[in-house]
Amino acid sequence: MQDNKQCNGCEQALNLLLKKAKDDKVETVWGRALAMQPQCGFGEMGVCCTNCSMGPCRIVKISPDGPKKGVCGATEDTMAARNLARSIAAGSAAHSDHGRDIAEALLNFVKQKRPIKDKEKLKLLAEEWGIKSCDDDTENLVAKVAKTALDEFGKPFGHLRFVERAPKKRKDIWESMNVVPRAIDREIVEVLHSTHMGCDADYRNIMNAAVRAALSDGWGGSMIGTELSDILFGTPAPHEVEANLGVLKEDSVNIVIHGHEPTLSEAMVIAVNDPEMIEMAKKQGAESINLVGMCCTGNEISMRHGIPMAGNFFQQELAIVTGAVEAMVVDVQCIMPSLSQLAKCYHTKLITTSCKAKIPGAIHIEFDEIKSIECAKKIVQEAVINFKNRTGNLLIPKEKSKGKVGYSVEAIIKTLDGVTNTFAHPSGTVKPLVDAIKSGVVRGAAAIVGCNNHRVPYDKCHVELARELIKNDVLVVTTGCGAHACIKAGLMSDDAVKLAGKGLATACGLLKIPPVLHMGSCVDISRILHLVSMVANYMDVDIKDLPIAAAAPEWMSEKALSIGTYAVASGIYVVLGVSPQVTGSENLTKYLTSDMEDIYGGRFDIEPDALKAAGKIINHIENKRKALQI
Ligand code: MSK
Repeated sequence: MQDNKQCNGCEQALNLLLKKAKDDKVETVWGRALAMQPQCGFGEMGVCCTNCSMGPCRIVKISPDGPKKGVCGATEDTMAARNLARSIAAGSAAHSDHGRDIAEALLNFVKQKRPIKDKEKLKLLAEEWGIKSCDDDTENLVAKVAKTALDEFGKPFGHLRFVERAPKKRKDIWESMNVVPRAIDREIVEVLHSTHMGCDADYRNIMNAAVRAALSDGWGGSMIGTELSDILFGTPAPHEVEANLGVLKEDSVNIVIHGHEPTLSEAMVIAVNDPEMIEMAKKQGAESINLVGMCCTGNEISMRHGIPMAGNFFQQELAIVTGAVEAMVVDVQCIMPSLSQLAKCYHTKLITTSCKAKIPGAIHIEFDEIKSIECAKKIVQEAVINFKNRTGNLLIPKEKSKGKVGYSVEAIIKTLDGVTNTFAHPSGTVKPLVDAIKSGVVRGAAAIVGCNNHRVPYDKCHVELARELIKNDVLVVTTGCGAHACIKAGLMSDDAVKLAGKGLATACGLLKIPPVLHMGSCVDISRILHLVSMVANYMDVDIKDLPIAAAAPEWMSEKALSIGTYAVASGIYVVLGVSPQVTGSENLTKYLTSDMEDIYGGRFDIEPDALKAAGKIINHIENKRKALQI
């Protein structure tokens, strides 16, 4: 267990709410983590196997007499690799199913004759995928793109279309390793099959299947999720938003929308602005309706609508502890089941909306894509009529910050290229970015992504790492809960250039961008893959040759494992702040932290200390610069 110390005024707000939780006698993630100590050593090292009913089996490393094989004979390498591969497949499944839902939503838009937001992006994607349609028949084109995207999940032949975005040298490596992802569902199923009892026992071969499943996430499911969300709801462009729990309002009906898929949150944005809903809220004695976003839903609606970002993964319970939340509305992923019990201690209604994520004790209002606005209004009504049930036990922290969000690939190119009227075609226009890196003004770029985890100091790892990197002229891009940490710490405001090194500060000042760029939610890490591919293609090198790196300092989810794996297999050096559960197998640990570099040019590194992690990343970037002779 680590202390809760983090950055700036955020720490004060956090401690205030933790004290209130204690006074209110309600538990939070921190208390449960403490009660869980010591955590299972076998599980922690990845050497516990429950894949068949002859188990559970575990490998005892510390005692010479303990079992060194499972009942079936599985070694520590087999067990740890199987466990890791299954987690990666689950992460890939979560992201990719999100992507599928968005593709289905796109098809539903056609059926309902609803307009899409970004026709330009639709045309570019159709062109990229070789889909032809008459210029004036947008509906037809939308349907063809949506169906083509859905085919990516189960097509029997060929490989994923977005693989073609990768540099040739990268594709050659994937081909030589036989890890080119074929169809998204197939790769996930294959991991589950090959890790079934009595199937694949070779940790290297298990990892090959896991890499293919991860690549089918980054270059498949996630990329489909991102690209089609932009087409449906608009490609993000930079603007300022507020962040932290101080965005809750004492005089308004507060609705926190939490989870991942933008279909629900987009409908909620429309519903809360409906005059009939606002009038209803006023009749209940509220000033208005205040919609705020949490976790990746927070990222999605902040970057398209400027909706405030209430907080990240570890703030979901604290939002309810404020006593000011009328409804916490959730869809899928990263929703703590504890919310249900917690909501009952206050007046908050927990509303689940997906058949894939029900929680006992919550109100379930199934989100129907065809009747999206009707559903959203029903949810808003539940919140509004709950306003009168507020007790006096209210504590909204004052702390909130401001920062810029919405740096999609198109927005970054537009900003760097100085294009003013329209989004640039996202090919061949990364020259200004390449020039800035080549000249050394910007030494390189690093992505800081991922979750919160009680094993490391909350938010502090994200923030310290980002600060150290920008101080050393490394441009930072961020997504997910890392993005929430950075905006709360003020690193996404124009003022943050004061914290940047001379070169980066000059570049940011000229372009009027913060030194930490918000690129969206977890699935939007595919934006980062797209951008680095464009840069590599422009420079005629592989992704592994670029002065770039990635870090997930506080990761905890299976999705993060999938992301880390597709990043490494794409040639990127990835520093994790928390070790994956693999250390019981020396061979697998070496495979992840060393052998993968020989194969893919990227590797995992484990470094819980943010400053040391920054040092490693800077070192890696400088070595890449030397190799490129820039
Ligand atoms: S929400 S996966 S806690 S980043 Fe995407 Fe945050 Fe991690 Fe969930």
